[in-house]
Amino acid sequence: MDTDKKTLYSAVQPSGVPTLGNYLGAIKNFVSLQDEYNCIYSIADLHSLTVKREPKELRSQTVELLALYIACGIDPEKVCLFVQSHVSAHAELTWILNTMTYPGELSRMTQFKDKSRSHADNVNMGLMDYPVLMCSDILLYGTDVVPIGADQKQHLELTRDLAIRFNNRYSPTFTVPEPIIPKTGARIMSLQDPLHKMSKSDDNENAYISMSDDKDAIIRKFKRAVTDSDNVIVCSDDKPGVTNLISIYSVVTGLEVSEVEKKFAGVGYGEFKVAVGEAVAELLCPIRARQKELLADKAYLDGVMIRGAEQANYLANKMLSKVYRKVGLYSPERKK
Ligand code: ATP
Ligand code: LTN
Repeated sequence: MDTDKKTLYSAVQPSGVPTLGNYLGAIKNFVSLQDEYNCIYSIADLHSLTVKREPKELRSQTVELLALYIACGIDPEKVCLFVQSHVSAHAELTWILNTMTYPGELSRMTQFKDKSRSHADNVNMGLMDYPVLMCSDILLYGTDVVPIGADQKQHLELTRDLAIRFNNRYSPTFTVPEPIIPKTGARIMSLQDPLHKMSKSDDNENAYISMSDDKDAIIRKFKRAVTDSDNVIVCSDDKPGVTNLISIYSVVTGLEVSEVEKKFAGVGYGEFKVAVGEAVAELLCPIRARQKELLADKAYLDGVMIRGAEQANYLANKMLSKVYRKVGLYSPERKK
């Protein structure tokens, strides 16, 4: 790790195939920040157990996400890339932080309330404790910054509160992290219900663009995207569908929102939707092809995971020992 650089931590859950929302809100920024910071990127498999999982599917989605990270341009030679469950300190620090977190802080979290509704048959303790595990992820590495989509902001606020609470109760230990939330793309909305975020766990597959969709599927889904009926391509609070398509086109092409509006002035929705679909397909198809190639080399991917876990275990265990000492857990001296 380069000591001149600040530390960055982020993660994605291996819960289904990542969407265009995950890419534009998170992974794309992971790539662009990798030179400026000491980056630690994880695959949050323990987090993904908070909803019912098919074990076989979880295993394959873990490797697929690793391949996707690399296919998107994350360089395992530059960053620490690892699977959360390979570093037991994450679960251990969660226990310590649980003893300093109040149920009210967790039950009011928007994600907990949303997921309790969408998974009403499985409202488990893990679903409620999810943000504390996320705090542990971040605090174990002395993280300065955390790139996330807008939906995770509340969890980052809890992380800051817990870091300050611990530092005040014992002595300065944790760095208090800052979020990095992209200006455009932080909240890509569902194509079928533009008032809700695009989610990989949506029941309607027309609602999201998955990173594994081919060009035809991408264009078909954009053609079906829900919009209003006035056929004018401008951003506005009362035009959430078109506004979402404009943001997507803007982040994908690098054009400012105002430039996109100008470019498509006088053009109908049908033509605009196809243009958005084509731009997105041009971005995603090469990533999909590279991911496929990487998945054919399992030995390489396992090697990346093993190396990442070694680096992460070293850093995380150093912090965990410090925490254990500060809270008063006894550590016997070993005879030389
Ligand atoms: P699920 O939909 O299964 O609840 P998720 O996609 O919200 O999962 P993660 O896989 O952990 O959850 O998300 C990884 C990152 O992607 C986070 O930083 C999150 O904020 C970001 N993200 C997720 N959905 C969107 C979206 N629609 N727009 C922008 N960013 C998003
Ligand atoms: N909860 C996050 C994924 C996640 C994460 C993290 C993000 C797990 N641990 C640490 C940033 C930092 C989500 O996006 N759903």
